[in-house]
Amino acid sequence: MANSTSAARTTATDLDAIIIGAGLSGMYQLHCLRDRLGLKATVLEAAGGVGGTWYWNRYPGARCDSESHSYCFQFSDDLLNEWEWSERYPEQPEILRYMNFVADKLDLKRDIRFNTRVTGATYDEAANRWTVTTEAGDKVSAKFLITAVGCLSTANVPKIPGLETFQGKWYHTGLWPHEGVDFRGKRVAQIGTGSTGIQAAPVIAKTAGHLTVFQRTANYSVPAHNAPLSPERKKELKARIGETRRTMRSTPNGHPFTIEDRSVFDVSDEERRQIFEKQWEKGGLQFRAAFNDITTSKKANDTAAEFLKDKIRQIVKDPKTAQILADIDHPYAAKRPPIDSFYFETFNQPHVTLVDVRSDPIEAITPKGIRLKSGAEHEVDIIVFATGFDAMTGSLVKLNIKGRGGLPLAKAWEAGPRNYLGLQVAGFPNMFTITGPGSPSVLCNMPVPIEQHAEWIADCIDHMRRNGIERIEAKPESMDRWVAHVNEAANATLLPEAHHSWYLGANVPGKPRVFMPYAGGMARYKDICDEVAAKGYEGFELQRAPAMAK
Ligand code: NA7
Repeated sequence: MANSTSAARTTATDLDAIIIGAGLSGMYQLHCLRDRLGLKATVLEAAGGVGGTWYWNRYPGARCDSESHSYCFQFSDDLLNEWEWSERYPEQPEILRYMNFVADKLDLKRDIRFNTRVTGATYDEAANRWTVTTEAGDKVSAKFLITAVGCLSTANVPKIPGLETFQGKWYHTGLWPHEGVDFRGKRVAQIGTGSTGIQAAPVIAKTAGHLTVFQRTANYSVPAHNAPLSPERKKELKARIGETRRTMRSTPNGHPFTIEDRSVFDVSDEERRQIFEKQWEKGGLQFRAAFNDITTSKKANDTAAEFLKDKIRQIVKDPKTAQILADIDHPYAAKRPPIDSFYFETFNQPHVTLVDVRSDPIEAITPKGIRLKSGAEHEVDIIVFATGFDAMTGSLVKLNIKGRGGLPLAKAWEAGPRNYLGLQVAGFPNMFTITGPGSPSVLCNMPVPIEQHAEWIADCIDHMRRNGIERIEAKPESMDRWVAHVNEAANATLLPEAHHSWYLGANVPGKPRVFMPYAGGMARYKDICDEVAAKGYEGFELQRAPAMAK
């Protein structure tokens, strides 16, 4: 198997492109640049292997919310035909196996430097090159810099006083130990009930002596109805590869299902209840696709929200616990909608307790456990922080990127992220961002925007090469227009109504509240990007070599 040594041999000066991150984005970007354009490209990756988010998120129950046949690259029929998923929703180890399969098939690892954490990237205007510094002190330079660092890769461990005094063990789900954690007989606290916490709790409860879940914001969840794929279903999925791909590329969210063309109010109350019931039985993210106005009309959304809250009250036997779980303060799907495997049922087990930390917030971590404002103390052996990420901007800002004139990205984004098409920031020439803020990214089934971005970037670089263009940079006014459009797209939905959502950066104290992902839909976004390219990269400043010398 190829390893990092051949990449290490590549001299710093002859590289065309540096890609940061070897998740799905970085892997495909390398393939596009190296194998399609014939460029010299290298990937710098902090982890010891490919996988990105799936390398680090090894917590119990870690599973993708996209169906397996859609959570994979679509660009190659060969890859799609050769790989076989085992379950409806793929579990972390299987996704990691898939990513290694792709990396080996495409012979990507020879151009990936593993265990290489990037600590800085600086643009040199005179040389028109980016120099990237690594933790080991190496410097690598290239004309293009592409960040492929994922949207959810900087763990958010809340600054709760006293954590350093805790005598037990604590873990963040996004930085889970490779050897796993033994919960057998232990008193476990889980803080957080987002998608991660909802996946983890039922699995932790299987072995823990006692599990206490600390819930700050109650959350909706729809059953995943995960199950092994039958031989017939596998055959059917293979036979429909083309159709699935077309659906994924034509829908707003990149999933392999379409949204019904009817309003919640086109049907009678009874019909609607039956439709919701059928969607609940089907399970998964397509619950919201039953009607076309669930994510845009509060009145329509209320009907779905009430149905889901009723389900919680029916499943959870203890009325007080059910009340806390169903006391949801935001529209359905305004926060990332989790899907689960027996999450609410978990609270019917005698060794599982729910604690409402909205009404009685966590005040401190003590040597023995968690103390609430009321003074109540929960003694535990292990604390699991399922507390999410400094999403979308955290990992980009952490790279310590400095653009023209030494302008730090952190400074440029002081009041919130600003860019053009989610792909480029004014002042940072020849730097592209895959699935950063301003991209449909997390509102989609991720492989779809990832493929689109990587291909668009490769086409753009190819265009530059063929036309003698040395530098591409978003114009400030294009950025203003795009930021306004991103806001307008978000405001046409109910998404901004979840005031505590990580889409808004609200989960990280002090982070500017700006709605980050593009909510206008993937298919529409692709059309916009294609049009920009067709019009000669409208909205970007393109410079040829002689112009740069002036
Ligand atoms: P999320 O969705 O950000 O969820 C984090 C959870 O942790 C959420 O319930 C938070 O409550 C809770 N939290 C965060 N800080 C605290 C403190 N200080 N005290 C109590 N509770 C806290 O992250 P996930 O990892 O679940 O999911 C991230 C994405 O990964 C997911 O959407 C998928 O796209 C994959 P809050 O809601 O802020 O009140």
